[in-house]
Amino acid sequence: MSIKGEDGYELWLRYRKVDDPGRLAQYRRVIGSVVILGQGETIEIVRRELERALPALLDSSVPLYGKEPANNALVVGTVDELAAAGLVIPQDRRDRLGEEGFIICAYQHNGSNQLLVTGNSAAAVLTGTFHLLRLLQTYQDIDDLDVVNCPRIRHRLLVHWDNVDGSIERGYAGRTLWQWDELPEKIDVRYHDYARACASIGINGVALNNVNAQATSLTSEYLVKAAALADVFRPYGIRAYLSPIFSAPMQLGGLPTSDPRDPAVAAWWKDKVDEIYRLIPDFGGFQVKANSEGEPGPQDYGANHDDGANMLADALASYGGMVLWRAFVYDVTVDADRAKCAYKEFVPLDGRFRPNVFVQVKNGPVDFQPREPFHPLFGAMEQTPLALELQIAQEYFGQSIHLVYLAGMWKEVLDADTYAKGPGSEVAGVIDRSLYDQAASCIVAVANTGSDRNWCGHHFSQANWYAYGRLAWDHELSAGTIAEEWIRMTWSNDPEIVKTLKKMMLGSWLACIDYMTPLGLHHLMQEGHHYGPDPGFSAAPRPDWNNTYYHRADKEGLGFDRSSTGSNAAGQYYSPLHEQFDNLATCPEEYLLWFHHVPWEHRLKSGRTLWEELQHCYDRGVAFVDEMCRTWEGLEGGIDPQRYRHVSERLKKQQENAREWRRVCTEYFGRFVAW
Ligand code: GCW
Repeated sequence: MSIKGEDGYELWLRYRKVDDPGRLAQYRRVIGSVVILGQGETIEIVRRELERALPALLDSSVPLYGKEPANNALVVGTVDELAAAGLVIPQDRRDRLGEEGFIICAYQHNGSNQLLVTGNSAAAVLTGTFHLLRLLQTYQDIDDLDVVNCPRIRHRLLVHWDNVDGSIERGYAGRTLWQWDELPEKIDVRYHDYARACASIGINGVALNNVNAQATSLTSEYLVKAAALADVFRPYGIRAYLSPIFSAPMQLGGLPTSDPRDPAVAAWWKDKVDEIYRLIPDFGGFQVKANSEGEPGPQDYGANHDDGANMLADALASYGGMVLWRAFVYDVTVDADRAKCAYKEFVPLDGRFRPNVFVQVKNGPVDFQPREPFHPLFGAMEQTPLALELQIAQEYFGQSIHLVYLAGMWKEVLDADTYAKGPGSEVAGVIDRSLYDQAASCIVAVANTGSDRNWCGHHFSQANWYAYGRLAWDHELSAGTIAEEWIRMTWSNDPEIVKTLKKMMLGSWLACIDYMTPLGLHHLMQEGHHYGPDPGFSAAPRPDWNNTYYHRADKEGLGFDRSSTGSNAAGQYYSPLHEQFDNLATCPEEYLLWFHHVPWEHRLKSGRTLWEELQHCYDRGVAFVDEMCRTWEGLEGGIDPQRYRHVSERLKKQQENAREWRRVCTEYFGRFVAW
């Protein structure tokens, strides 16, 4: 039987017929009919989703909306609606759910069996509905379910580096999804599809525009457009955020300054915020890049980050809005080691931010590299909630050409122990605030979506969007579990295919490190676009925009000495990490060249010298990509031809690129090796 081609537009929400007779029979039995309680836009979305999914998955017409919760009915609604129908969720369970958590449970009522999907809000019911559909899509047992599921992080944002001209900074899947010219009059159906995909994985905030912001985004004309998008997102439980430019009071307001301490400046922002909330009553807040890579900010006036963030926070506070103030700063006058700058600038400000400010910190101290140690700010600002910023977009990972599944990297960061309060002080606990017993928590990731039909350029890049949402909701899920869910929903439930794709995905991140930047190397990508290798690049005006700055290859060895004999970036970590990173003998090999300038003849755990080990890593990375190509070829016929070809083409390119990385880097570094 030939398989119909797919273009990937449906993402992980394909709802193909359950191809397992046992499971199908169970699903048909448990979901004999559907009762949807309540009304409103969100419940309407729930209804539409179930209407779309169930007949397709179950390949039968499931009677929807019987009024009475009959035997073998799926009953969906808020706990209040359920209670009104006589289906009572005990108070202690309700309390545990908060606003967003959901319950999926078997229930006996008047001698009949029901399956309930419920939560305290309609948005929670929607999340629960998607969760149930995921169980069906992945062929899970749904007899006797008792799922109580709450997000560990409160604000889970997807942020877009989209410009008003329609381009996307670091976007590799076409143009922006937001049709600014057509808004607010024309609402592209794709906005709904986008919001639906986000809601299906628990994303509850979207920052619409680039952090390298343009003042245009704050004009009344654009705010009306943003409001139209916010109107689409709202029933999906998603709030809109904007990235304002700090110089807006001058650019738009005609003020002589944007100094945050100037009352006229604060008043201008207050008016602007009032205007935004008139249009978008549930507006989430501002994400700000200030005094970073040339963007304007409070330091232009001798004020500091806290002055800027607090001034905006004050304008937003009465509405419940928040400020995500980015800590991506690396002013050369602060420290000659770029990796140290943010810590040095921000730690002294701990305790000086308003409660509705998050300091937003990238996973590592440099910039979304294939592998970095976690950012030393995590754990170092006890009184300031920190938002973790990840990048889905694969700027430094072969963009939308390379198959690289990023969940393993994100898990490595989340699971890393900061030792801030002794052992067991993981980054995840810093972010979800469980380490400090506080409620405010936030995670953001730079989106990889665009106007490409398959949303993300590479079909497998969809997995990174998916994995981000799932991890943001529950960082305890494993990279493997998430990969398996995604494969089953996106490709197939065939056990062979699941096994094969999972192996490819789970090995792909380590392979990418191997063929690009093994052993703690970083920032060797070509200047500007960051695709492909250029370890010798040294023509940039700033030292830390040169690749030679990062690897420091010379006759003696390779790597950036960040130990106590060098920049002492290792000293920004808590003990015992500090000592562990500082010492060449104990530094984890994956971060070796991050923290040390290592002699070429130094022997690693494998017994190989550094130079031999480097070559070994490059070979291993290339070999993995070769293996992915072979494995993929073996799937021909089992996967729809359209997506099969699309991925094949990209894998071939990845194979060429991996070889190029190996050739260029070994040739270049080889020149420094004496023998
Ligand atoms: O990763 C780098 C990118 C820039 C980006 C910057 C940032 C939005 O190369 O394009 O600018 O980080 O995070 O601000």
